[in-house]
Amino acid sequence: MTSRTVSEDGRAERTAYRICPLCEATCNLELTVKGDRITRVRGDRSDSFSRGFLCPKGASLNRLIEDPARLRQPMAHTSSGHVPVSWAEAWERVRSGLAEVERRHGRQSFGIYMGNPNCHNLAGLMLLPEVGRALGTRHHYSASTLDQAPKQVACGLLYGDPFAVAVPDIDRTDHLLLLGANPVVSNGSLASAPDWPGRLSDLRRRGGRLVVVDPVRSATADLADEHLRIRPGSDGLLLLAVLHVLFSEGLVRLGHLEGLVDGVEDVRALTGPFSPHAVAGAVGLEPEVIRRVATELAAARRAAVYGRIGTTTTPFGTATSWLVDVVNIVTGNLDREGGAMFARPAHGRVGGRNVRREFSVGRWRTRVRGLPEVLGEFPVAALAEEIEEPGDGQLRALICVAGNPALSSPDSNRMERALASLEFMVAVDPYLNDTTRHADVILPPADHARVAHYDVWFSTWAVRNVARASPPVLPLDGQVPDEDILLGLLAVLAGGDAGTAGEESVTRALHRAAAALAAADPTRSGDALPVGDVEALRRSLTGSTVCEKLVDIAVRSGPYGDLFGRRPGGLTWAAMISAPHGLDLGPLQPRLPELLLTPNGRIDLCPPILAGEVDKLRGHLGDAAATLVLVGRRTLRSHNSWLHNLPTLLRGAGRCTLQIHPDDAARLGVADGAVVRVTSAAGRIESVTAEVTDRMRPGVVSLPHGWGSAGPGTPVAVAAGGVNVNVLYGDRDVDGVTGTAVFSGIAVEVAPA
Ligand SMILES: Nc1nc2c(c(=O)[nH]1)N[C@H]1C(S)=C(S)[C@@H](COP(=O)(O)OP(=O)(O)OC[C@H]3O[C@@H](n4cnc5c(=O)[nH]c(N)nc54)[C@H](O)[C@@H]3O)O[C@H]1N2
Ligand SMILES: Nc1nc2c(c(=O)[nH]1)N[C@H]1C(S)=C(S)[C@@H](COP(=O)(O)OP(=O)(O)OC[C@H]3O[C@@H](n4cnc5c(=O)[nH]c(N)nc54)[C@H](O)[C@@H]3O)O[C@H]1N2
Ligand code: SF4
Ligand SMILES: [Mo]
Repeated sequence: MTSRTVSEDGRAERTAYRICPLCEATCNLELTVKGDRITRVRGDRSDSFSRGFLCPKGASLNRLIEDPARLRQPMAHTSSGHVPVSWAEAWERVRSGLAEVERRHGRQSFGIYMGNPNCHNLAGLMLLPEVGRALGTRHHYSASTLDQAPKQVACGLLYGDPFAVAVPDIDRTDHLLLLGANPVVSNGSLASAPDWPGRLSDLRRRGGRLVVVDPVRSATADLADEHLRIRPGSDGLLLLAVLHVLFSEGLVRLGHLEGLVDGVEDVRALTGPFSPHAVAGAVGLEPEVIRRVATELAAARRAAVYGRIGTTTTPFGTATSWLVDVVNIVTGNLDREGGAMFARPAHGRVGGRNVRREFSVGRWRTRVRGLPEVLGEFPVAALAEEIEEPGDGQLRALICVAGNPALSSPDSNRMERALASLEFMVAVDPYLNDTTRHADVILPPADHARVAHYDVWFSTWAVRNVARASPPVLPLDGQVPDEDILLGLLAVLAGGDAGTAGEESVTRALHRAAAALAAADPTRSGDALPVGDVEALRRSLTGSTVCEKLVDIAVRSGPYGDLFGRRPGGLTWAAMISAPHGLDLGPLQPRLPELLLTPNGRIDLCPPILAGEVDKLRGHLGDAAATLVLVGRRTLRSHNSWLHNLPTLLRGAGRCTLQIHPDDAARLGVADGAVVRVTSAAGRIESVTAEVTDRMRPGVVSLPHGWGSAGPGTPVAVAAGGVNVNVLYGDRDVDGVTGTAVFSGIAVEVAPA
């Protein structure tokens, strides 16, 4: 697995492999390790999935690990600011801080925010559900409602499982219609595929067609056969018109899905008012172009529609996400080779849930605004008001794990104020930043090289079936992994002592997982899994940490698993980590109807809550591109709010710029490189540099998010600078079904500063 050589200076050098934890592409990295340092990072050319691909962020993983600004010790907030303290003292402060808030306000005043890196982190994936349960509160928030929740809810409604998200089969499709995504820069999302640029180029080389719908001529649009500069926020109308054409021209073909889908006629009826002519003004595309988008989809032998952040973080995010799947279904492209397909990951289903039941949102509602529960959480757009508004159930103590809501959430000025007003806050984070500076205690986790990895979510949403896990590359060396911190929190929440690293929590977590499996599917656990005897259970599992063992349970009982010895040669955690280049499980295979968890085992194409959204969309047919509107973007060398500290990623000029079309710039008297002021209904950015570029659709400007670490006590500020775009987005602008924040298409004014 590792080869050893002796380098010129006489020190042993070895090679190790580690799946990159920085984005959803999940590239395997080949690391050269000398002593306790990673001296070189390359793409693993032998990896079954990523075939040597890596991007500048992955290439910087060793610098991230060695970043001098990384916290090496817990920090406690004192009258002289944040000071390093021992782990024992930090835990004592966490215990007493939470106990005091509980004494005053009860458990319902506790809340948790879970940031994006948790889905790239085994401890976050496996243990946060436990922490959530232990909190005894409904105040659960995560970056999902700043991101993909609308897609998951749409899939929950259609397929009964919110993790059943179909991915475009990009390696085999003949036609890809891509909306609101820029995978050449983002490396893809809700569709894990290392090397999107290469895979999209291959698609075109084999004669396939790529159509990109984006108000901006993005790097992905540069690769496309056709780029359609849509008006922001109108993708739902475009897809309704596409469906209108498919229905009215007799192009609907369910094919192999015939007999499995209800509600097709209801959808047909809904699309009636949305002819290409009717939507053209609001969408900003010619009726003939819209009609052609539809007929080309219908004519393609194998086609897939894929929508991402530009379709989810919009006022009709859930409806738009649903319409993407509706088009895939009525063209017969869902669940077939070259269409939109479901992966079959090694761990089976996320969370192990296998029972058919009604999927819904809004099972409970937020206290202040009545926003709906979504996937067991509340929308982040409600977090600040739930902290600020007095009354029963006011959120007074926050646990923030791997999140930076001060920069990532809408109306971030208000979020800052809210965080500052908390009675107690503990952050699990390696940085002192805009969010963690409000924490009474910061618990910094061990770096990525020192913990094992397995992608639960991203193997569920991969464009190929793969089983890959990485063991730790370096010893812990005194660092405390996320796993131990979360187990410590579990212990504290149970009234125990975190210093024991939550032995009881370990036991509980393992026991719960094994018992859930035995209850859900005894045929897969059998007598081989000693559910009742936790010590025996621990011994019988491969992997050394509790999270590794939890993955072992899932993988061994999964579709390729060894069924705890009853299927010799089947997958285990141990088998996965002895394959450093990953195990290829082949191209995606059809999964319907087995995948469906709806009560009747069928697909209801027209869930009432989404039909209601279409009614509301009718009111937007008259929308026109009168004002200047703002959209977001990502850049290759940055990642949300937290990689701005690495000199290797700070090369290249002006990445936090306001991009504006030359016509708008001329009209507003803004020259390229000039400093401008940007104002919205929610807030103002006093000065940001304008970048005049004809990549923009006229009437649309763009700013990236995650920048602007400027508060005192934020070392990130030293290197990053930039402005925080989220002062411009209001927390009242949300998707109608899920309360997910809107990060696209709001009206702004731009003027020379
Ligand atoms: N305007 C606008 N705003 C947006 C978006 C947009 O497109 N436009 N995008 C939204 C999206 S898609 C997302 S996902 C959110 C992200 O929102 P968040 O998840 O709130 O923020 P991140 O910037 O990802 O910050 C992650 C934090 O986790 C810490 N961290 C990194 N790795 C680890 C680890 O292994 N363990 C622990 N414990 N901590 C770690 C980092 O130091 C950082 O503080 O932002 C959203 N905000
Ligand atoms: N380098 C880098 N990679 C990342 C990240 C990062 O910060 N940096 N973040 C990661 C995260 S958390 C996520 S969620 C993914 C997101 O991955 P993607 O969804 O690919 O995100 P973006 O690159 O922001 O691309 C969104 C595109 O949507 C367009 N757009 C905006 N509004 C609209 C609209 O109304 N309609 C249409 N059709 N298009 C619109 C924008 O112009 C932009 O080109 O990226 C991940 N990868
Ligand atoms: S594309 Fe994503 S997974 Fe691959 S090296 Fe870059 S950051 Fe890591
Ligand atoms: Mo995201």
